[in-house]
Amino acid sequence: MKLYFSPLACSLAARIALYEAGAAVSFERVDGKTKRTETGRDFTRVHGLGLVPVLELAGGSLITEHAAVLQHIARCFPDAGLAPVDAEGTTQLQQWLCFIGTELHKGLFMPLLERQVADEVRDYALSKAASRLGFLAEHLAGRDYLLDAFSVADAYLFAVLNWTAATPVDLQLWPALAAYHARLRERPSIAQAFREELALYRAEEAEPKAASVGEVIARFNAAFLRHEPALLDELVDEACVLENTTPAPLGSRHEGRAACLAVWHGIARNRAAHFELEGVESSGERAQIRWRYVWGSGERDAVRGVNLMRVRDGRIVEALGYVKGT
Ligand SMILES: N[C@@H](CCC(=O)N[C@@H](CS)C(=O)NCC(=O)O)C(=O)O
Repeated sequence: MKLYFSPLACSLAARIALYEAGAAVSFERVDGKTKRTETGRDFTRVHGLGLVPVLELAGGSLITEHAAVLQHIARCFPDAGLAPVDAEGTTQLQQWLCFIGTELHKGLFMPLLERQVADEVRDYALSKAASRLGFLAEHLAGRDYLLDAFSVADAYLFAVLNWTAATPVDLQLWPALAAYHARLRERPSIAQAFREELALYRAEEAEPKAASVGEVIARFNAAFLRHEPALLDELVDEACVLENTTPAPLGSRHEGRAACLAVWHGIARNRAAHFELEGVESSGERAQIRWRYVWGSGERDAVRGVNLMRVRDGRIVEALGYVKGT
């Protein structure tokens, strides 16, 4: 078995369940932003939505959706007692897995954790906290676990309640929840899983981050505006593709870092002409640069154009140039 996971994401619960089960398992870390795994693979080829957890079985088949992953682990390792076996208990387990997955994970915490969420959406999610967590606290008062014994639902709930640390939700407002969370944290499988993923998470946070699209484009423009070709060297990806504005009507195509740099160095070095910037806009990994290229003082000694850029992991991977012409 292999678990695809991201440190301290919900997939922490699957790791806990696998440790509880004593399963022979390997782990492959997924970078949630780049969707690359630690071996450099494109994770969206494993799961089209790029979501963790994904459990890869010995035969190669893949299980997605956390509730299914957790129940599969429980079913494969019955001796670990991670799920009830009777009909009513099984349904109660599913009831809690659904509650955690929809009301807490997606309904409450995801909007609080995602950076691009609008304030109104965040406020709406937060307005659900008191009822959802109050309901949970009422159930857990006087109980050790969600069901009669520890189950995969507790593993999932632990992983989700961990996120209160990064949100405005204060677990101390519900003493039964705070006590439950603190108690579970002492459980050996959970302590081990949490310790390991916290270390990975901290290491990831300490890694130098790739420059943003805006920063890369600002440096790219500076190379031409200041006639400093060397500024381009760090910015161009090995797989970069450049479609130049000339010759009409199709322009020339250049593939690979060396070929793109050769073209751009030539333009940036040329002090007989210069660029004027008209505007830059960016969204996601794309940016557009509107410019004027001037080579004389006459009215017709200039042309206006645009570059459609794509930047990935701090490097330019595509640059398509177009001009206004006759
Ligand atoms: N419905 C999925 C949701 C899983 C999910 O939201 N995973 C998060 C981590 S907690 C994720 O991979 N997010 C990355 C993204 O949204 O691109 C499940 O239950 O497994």
